[in-house]
Amino acid sequence: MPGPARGKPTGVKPQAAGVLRRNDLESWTKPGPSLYPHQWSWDSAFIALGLAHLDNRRAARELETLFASQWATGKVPHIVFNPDAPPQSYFPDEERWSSAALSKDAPSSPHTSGLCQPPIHAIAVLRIWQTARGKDERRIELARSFLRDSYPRLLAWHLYLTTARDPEGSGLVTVYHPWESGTDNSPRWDATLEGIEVGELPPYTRHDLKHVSDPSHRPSDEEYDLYLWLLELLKEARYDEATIYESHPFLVKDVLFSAILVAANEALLEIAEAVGAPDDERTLIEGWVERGRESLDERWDPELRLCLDYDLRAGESVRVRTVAGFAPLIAGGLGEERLADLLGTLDSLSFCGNPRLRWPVPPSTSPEEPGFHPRSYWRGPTWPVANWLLWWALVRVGKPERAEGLRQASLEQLASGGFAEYFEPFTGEPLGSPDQSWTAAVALDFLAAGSG
Ligand code: 9WN
Repeated sequence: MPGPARGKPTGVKPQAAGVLRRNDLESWTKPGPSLYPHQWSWDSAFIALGLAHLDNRRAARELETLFASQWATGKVPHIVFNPDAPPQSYFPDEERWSSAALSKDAPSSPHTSGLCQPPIHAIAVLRIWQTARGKDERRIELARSFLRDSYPRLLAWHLYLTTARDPEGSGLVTVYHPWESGTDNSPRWDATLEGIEVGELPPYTRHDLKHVSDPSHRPSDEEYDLYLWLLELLKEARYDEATIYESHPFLVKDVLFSAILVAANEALLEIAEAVGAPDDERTLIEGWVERGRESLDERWDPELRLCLDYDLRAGESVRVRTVAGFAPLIAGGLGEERLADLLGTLDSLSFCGNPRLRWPVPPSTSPEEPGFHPRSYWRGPTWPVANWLLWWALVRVGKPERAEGLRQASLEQLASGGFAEYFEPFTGEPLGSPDQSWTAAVALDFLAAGSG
């Protein structure tokens, strides 16, 4: 294990608050200053979680803005386009998605993408409620009213995920595109993408490479062609779930997404309790939690001691060691043996115990994997949001000491490297977008946990 980092987490709070302030567009927050000029779904949920410690009302507003663009199906789109973004700043843009023109379920103003991202939202709503309690009556009342407004939207969102995205009733969510997983170019998707042939693709220009110092930080052009091709296929299906299910070549049961849904359903149950939701709705949500945990258990690989995604088209598990494999930790409700196995894997040479790591935080892909790359996005770099997810999971499963180790290591990384989008795992070099909002947001939540 590397020695402790020199940097002390002093000054992290004002710096993190500064990042969120600079990326703030009043009712929502840009994920990054220039690379990401629109509102992203799970970024906003993490941002709200951090903002809850600074300004409860503003945190609530972040999610209200996002949910104002919820589709009629209940889907929360992965991008809500900013009509004031500089031209040619991000691709694919709203025109390429054409969501409102193709689907009657999509809102037309502002425009949105046609995909979704992991459902952190209920967890963030609950955090806003938790941080408001103990404050003055007016703030508590505002937070209560936010909770009441949020509950039906969250319920519709989770209902969408448990039905349209799981027509088999398997308990696991199907993703249609690597962008939905939030871990875009992870080797989790390599085998599925390898089997897909890119057809006639309308021409396009990438804008993302203008915003990073080195193109190796971002997905390759070949990967972009595949992403854009999948997008064309979704458009051909007019974003209709049943048609997609019939014809789409990328249908994968994503264990990380599914585990986050289980945890979000637990948060939703607490919200249901607080707003006095009807019993049948609470029973429904309890059923989702139970089914989700059972199905994650079925995806367990005893040899790798990790949970694996399942490619529906190929009919096989995706045997790659990435942070997604810790999904059962996030879903919780584990027996002693499974928990011990997961902790063993976390601290093994494959992840946090790797002696080359600059900080003992999990690389997005195990350095022992052939698809590992230390600088390329989700192929190896460490991501502070992934650290947060595992830290939060460890607290929830009753491992406060292990959680504290991860929290400290993550804060040391941020104190030394700033609020980068991701970090080279061996050198600690900050990569991707600087001043990334969700990195600052999780820092604030880490710090709040430290101050009790
Ligand atoms: C595509 C905004 C988003 C995150 C994702 C991350 C990255 C977009 C991209 O940035 O994805 O959605 O252009 O690479 O992978 O998790 O939500 O920060």
